[in-house]
Amino acid sequence: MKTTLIAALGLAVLATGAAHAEGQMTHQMKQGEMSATVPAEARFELGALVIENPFSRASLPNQPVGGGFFTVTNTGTEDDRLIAASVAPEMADHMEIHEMAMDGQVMKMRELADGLPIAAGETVQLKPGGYHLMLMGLKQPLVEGETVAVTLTFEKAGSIEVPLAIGAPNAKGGMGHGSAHGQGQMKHGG
Ligand SMILES: [Cu+2]
Repeated sequence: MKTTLIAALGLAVLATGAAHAEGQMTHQMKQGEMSATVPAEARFELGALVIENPFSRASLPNQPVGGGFFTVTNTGTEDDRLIAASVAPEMADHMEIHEMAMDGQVMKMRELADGLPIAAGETVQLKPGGYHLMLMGLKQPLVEGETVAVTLTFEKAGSIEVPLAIGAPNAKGGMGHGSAHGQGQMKHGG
């Protein structure tokens, strides 16, 4: 299985505002808005699949599990399925593929025993509050600014190792785009 790895580092061209260099600059830097440790956009191709922006969240002390999130698009004509994820044994016991579902009034997660279908032509998002990977039995903390390599295995496309960029404990993804107010809590569904 041939794996093409494209790390689109999204090198933002810094447009230097020379035109208004005379004016007094008012810097309104919001603390924590732009973290130099947040990795830029990442894109990986595996057969017909395009995997974008894999990320995780820094773990809190004694947190037993960690999340894994990414966007995957099936550009092919054949349905595929995420069937497994794995991580180095020194990082966690094992990984599972989870979904979130309402159980009465309570949002609960459960393992997708048959994996996560990635239908032809579809984009599936693994994100906080939705489908996600879960590192079970964390053996060391997930540290913001670092990455953790996970191997994703798809039924048809095969396997690929991608680095999960570890963001803040409340990271929502889409990091590196400077979205200012991405701190909203999960909305409570009806
Ligand atoms: Cu979970």
